[in-house]
Amino acid sequence: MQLPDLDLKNITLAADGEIAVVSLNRAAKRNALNAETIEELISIFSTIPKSGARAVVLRAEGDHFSAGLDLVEHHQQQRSAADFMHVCLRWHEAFNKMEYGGVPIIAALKGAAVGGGLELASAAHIRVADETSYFALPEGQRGLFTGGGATLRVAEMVGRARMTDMMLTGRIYKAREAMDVGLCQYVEADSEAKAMELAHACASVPPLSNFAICSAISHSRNMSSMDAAYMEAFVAGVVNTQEAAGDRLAAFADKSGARIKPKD
Ligand code: 1HE
Repeated sequence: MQLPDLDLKNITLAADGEIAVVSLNRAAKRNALNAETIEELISIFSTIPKSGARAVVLRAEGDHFSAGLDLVEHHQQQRSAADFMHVCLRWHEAFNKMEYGGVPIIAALKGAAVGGGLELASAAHIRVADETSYFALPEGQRGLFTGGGATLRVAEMVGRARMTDMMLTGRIYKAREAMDVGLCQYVEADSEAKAMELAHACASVPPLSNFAICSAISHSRNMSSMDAAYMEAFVAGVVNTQEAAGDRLAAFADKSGARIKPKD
């Protein structure tokens, strides 16, 4: 893996074997997402797919994953509607690079994943919470609206009715309840350790399979059912005939390959 040498102020990027570790590093501001951080996310996730990284762990310094939009910057800049529309387009650029980039991203959550922080977490492919984690969309309470893709990704995870309730009433979902409604897939004592374990599992999957899983599933939502089915067949045609699958299929056929059974 050859991680890019980027000029980063709010995020750190490190290698752990074949895993890229992306750390939000603005704990004093509860990892609030200012414009500069969003640009750094774009730079990182534009280059990660070409770096040879087999998976990414997205984590945060401090007690909170992210407090969302930098409300102070937003307040101080007195943005026009057009200004903020352009801010949102940069958020979409960053989060689309993550979701469609073809490299599995596992978010290790703790404390607040609220507003734009939840939007960031939603762009990861797997979300692991710990017991301190909580999720909310306080936009309505702040006189705001989501601008980083929550109307797509959060609504898809929890359904429109729950998302509307979160935005209207400021409802907070704590970790266990959040898992029940689909905001995260795991709740663990140590979300970072679990995220790293999952990243290693993802890294053992052939890169072409990971590319398909971490792009085609998302692309399918932008298509008609017929187009999505065609795309699925096309992708499977390429992935399921890859050389890397040959040994795995041979191992199953000669009975040396793992059987898919729950552990006792
Ligand atoms: C911030 C931000 C922020 C903290 N923007 N500076 N998001 C929210 O509505 C959540 C806002 N944040 C909070 O509710 C709380 O900060 C927390 C519950 C996350 C953490 O509480 P706490 O007591 O640990 O920290 P704090 O004292 O509130 O904040 C510590 C510092 O972080 C303080 O700065 P300081 O210079 O005075 O020390 C805070 O100002 C700063 N800080 N959160 C800016 N969000 C694309 S549209 C998306 C729309 C949204 O995301 S709306 C949801 C916004």
